[in-house]
Amino acid sequence: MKRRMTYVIIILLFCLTGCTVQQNTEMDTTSKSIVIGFSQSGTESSWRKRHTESIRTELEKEGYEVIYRNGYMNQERQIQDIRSFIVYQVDAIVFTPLQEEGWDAILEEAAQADIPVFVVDRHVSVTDPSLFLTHIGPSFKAEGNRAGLYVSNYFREQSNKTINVLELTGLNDTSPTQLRSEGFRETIQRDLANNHVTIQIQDAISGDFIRRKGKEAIETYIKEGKMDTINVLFSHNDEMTIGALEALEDTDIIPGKDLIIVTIDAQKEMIDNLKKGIVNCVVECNPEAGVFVKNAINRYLERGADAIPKEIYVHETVFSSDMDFSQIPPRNY
Ligand code: GYE
Repeated sequence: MKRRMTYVIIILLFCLTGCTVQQNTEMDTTSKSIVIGFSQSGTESSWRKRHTESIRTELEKEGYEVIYRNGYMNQERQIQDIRSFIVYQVDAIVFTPLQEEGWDAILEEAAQADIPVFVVDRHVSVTDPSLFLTHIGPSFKAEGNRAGLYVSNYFREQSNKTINVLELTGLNDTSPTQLRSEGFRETIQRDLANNHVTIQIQDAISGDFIRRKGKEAIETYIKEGKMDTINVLFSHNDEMTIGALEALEDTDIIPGKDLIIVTIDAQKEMIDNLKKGIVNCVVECNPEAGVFVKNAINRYLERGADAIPKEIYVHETVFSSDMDFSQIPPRNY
C-alpha cells in the first residue's frame, strides 16, 4: 500500500513538473515578444503623420510590441527617446532622424548595448557607418530630378528665354533638402546644355518643411517686391506649398498659370489642387515605409545583419498637369 502511494506521488509529481515545464515554454514564446523602439522626428505634416501610422501599424500587425516616441522636432528630445529605448533593452530601434548631424554619441550607446538601428526617411551622417544597420527611405535625389525634369519639359518649346525659379527649401541639414536641391539643379542644367532655354535658380529661401514658415517666407519675398520676376516655384514639400498659396492670395499672381508650381509629397490636398490647375506638378514622396521596415526587421531576425542591404529604397512616382488624373491612386495622407 505504502509502495503504491509512493508510485502515485511520483507519477503525480512527474505530471505536475511536466505540465509546469510545458506551461513555461508556452509562456516564454508569448512573453518574449520582440520589442521595437520607434523614435519619430515630429508631426509637422500630413505626410509625416501617415509615415508614423504606416510604420506602427505594419509592425504591430506583425506581432511586434512597439514603443513609440514623438521627438516634436527637437533633436535633444529624440536623443533622450533613443536612450530610453536602450535602457529598456529593446530588441531593435527604428529611428527617423530630424536632421543629419549629431547622432554619433547616441548611436554609439546603442551599439554598445548591441541593439540594431534601422534609420528611416532622412539620413544620418556618422563617422562610423556601422553604427546603423540600414537606411530605408525614398531617393530624394530622384525626387529633385523629377521636379527639374517637369520644369525643363514645360519650357522646352521656348528659346532665348530665361526662366527664374524660386526654391522654397525644407529644413537645413537634412538629406531631403540637400538632395532635392541637387537633383533639381542637375536636371535643369542638362537642359541648359541643349540651349533651349535658360532655367536658373533666382533665389532659395527656407520654410523648414512647415506650412506657417513657408507662408512667412513667401510673404516676405512678396513684400520685398521680388515675386514678379519669378516664373516657377519649386517647393520641397506640400505643407509649405499650402502656406505659399495662402501668401499668394494677396497678389495678382494666378498660381498654376502666371506661376508654375512644382511641389513634393503628393498629399491629398495637393492632388486636389493639381486637378484644379492651381499647381502643375506633384512629385510623390512615399510615406508608406511600414512594410519595408517590417520586412527588414523580419529578415534581420531570421538571417542576421549580413542579410540586410545598407540602403533600401521605397518606390515613388510623379503626377503632373499633362496626365490622365483618373490614373492617380487614392491618397491616404
Ligand atoms: O517631404 C515632408 C516632411 O523627410 C521626406 O519631411 C521627409 C519630409 C517630407 O515633413 O513633408
